[in-house]
Amino acid sequence: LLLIINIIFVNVAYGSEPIVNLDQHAIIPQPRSVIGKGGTFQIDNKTKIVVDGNEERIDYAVGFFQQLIKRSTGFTLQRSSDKRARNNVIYFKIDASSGIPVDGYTLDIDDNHINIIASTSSGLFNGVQTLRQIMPSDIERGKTSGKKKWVIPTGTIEDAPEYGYRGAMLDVARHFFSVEDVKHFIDQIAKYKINKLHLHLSDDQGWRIEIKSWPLLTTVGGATAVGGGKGGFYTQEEYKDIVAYAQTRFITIIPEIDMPGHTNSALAAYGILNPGITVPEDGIQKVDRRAMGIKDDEDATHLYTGMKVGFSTLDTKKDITYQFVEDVIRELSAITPGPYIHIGGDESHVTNMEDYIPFIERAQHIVGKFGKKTIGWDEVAHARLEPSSVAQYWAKSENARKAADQGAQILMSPSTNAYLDMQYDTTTQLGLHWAAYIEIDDAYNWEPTTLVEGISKEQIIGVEAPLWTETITNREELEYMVFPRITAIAEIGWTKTSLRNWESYKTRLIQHTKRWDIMGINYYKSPRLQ
Ligand code: TNX
Repeated sequence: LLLIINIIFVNVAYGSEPIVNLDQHAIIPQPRSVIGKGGTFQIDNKTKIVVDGNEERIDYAVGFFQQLIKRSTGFTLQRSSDKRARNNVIYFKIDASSGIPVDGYTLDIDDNHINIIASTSSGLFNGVQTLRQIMPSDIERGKTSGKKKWVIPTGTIEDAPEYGYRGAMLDVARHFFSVEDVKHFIDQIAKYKINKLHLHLSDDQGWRIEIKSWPLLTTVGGATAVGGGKGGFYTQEEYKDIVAYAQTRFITIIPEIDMPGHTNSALAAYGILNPGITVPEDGIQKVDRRAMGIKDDEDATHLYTGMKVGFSTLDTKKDITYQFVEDVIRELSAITPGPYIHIGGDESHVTNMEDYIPFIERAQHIVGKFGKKTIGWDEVAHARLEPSSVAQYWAKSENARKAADQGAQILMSPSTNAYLDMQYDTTTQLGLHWAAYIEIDDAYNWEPTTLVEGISKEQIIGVEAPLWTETITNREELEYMVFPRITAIAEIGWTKTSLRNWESYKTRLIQHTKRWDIMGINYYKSPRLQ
């Protein structure tokens, strides 16, 4: 009787999930090949881990798995050094000669062992994310369920991504998000094999990264946000902490300082950078410099808390402006291990084209001087781009073509499909709709290689979904706009076009929403999810 009660309890409390054959499993992004074998492997507290390979970051992948298991099963899986052990073993192997592409993996599940093989640690990590998705959904409950065995279907998955750049962007300038929020976001996107996080660190309404040689950028420029909130900024130590955390999830941070437009927060801090612009009436917030114990600055602008774009510019004619750009990029490069610095370049509506072009070229040169490559929004194509530079397509096809014709690579972020701040439909409370309403099928049904005429696959570095935050103020709102659409961009970036299919994606997505319910993720319950 006790046994029966126990079974009922476990089933009611934790839901009894039927064991689904591997090839019927809801994996997002869809892998290249999935073959089910019809059996099961069971993880229990005697399951051993064997690690074969000594790449620097291998422990991030294996350790991540061990933590995940510990959290939800209570098992502390022991490591064994017996590389030939095959009984109740999960075997992680780095094999550079395996021919498995970067970020790809092979996941082979048998009745008595699991093999995860990759040529890099990032591939192992991606294999772990897939394994996680085919485990019972209780693995996402975040606390120990009491189950003694965790059943996994047997079979083989061979997988690799279509694009090396699979990104999301978070605008921390319009509203500030804490280090904890950013780490939480990193965890969420890593589940879907996204490997770049672009942080939009400055805009008219706020400057969010400490620059030691220009301290007022944050003390003055970081003091507010859209709607007049208290703003905030990351110290360099906090930024490094985010970068290091992202590394453990195999995510590269790409910092953006938006220039020469979208710079009011800098102009409010340092009048010397201001060519004479004033702030729109709708969002003036005066700075009491005396109360802050700093010198008056006649030329500085007021802070801005509205939502207008395109009214600001740095003074592109002054030498001090380039000293500023160099100081900022030098300090940022020193704390950014990733290869890219994003210089913005969008919507500089009050910068003359004859000033804009040399500014972008000088900024690009400065980025190169500190050993980094430049990314800019598609308008940067007006300037002469270096072949190592990337233009981020968001609005104008001709800009993307201009950039590609110069040999630059294109990052695809079409505002009509990939923008996470666009409303789902006319009833959505959060977000904007200047580019489009983007329902979950619109977010899924687009193809990078046919989007812009004249741009071929080889010219495309990847895809990125930006979340602008004029209307987004907290984690719950962020999740509502991000889920489910982030999984669409993840699949577009990872899965071969021939394997992408709305009906299949929709069916898998429905399964994932059940996991989000368990994880407590807030998501948009689209009418199309039926
Ligand atoms: C346009 S997209 C912008 C951003 C806004 C966004 C709102 C782009 C490069 N610039 O400054 O936040 O629209 O959707």
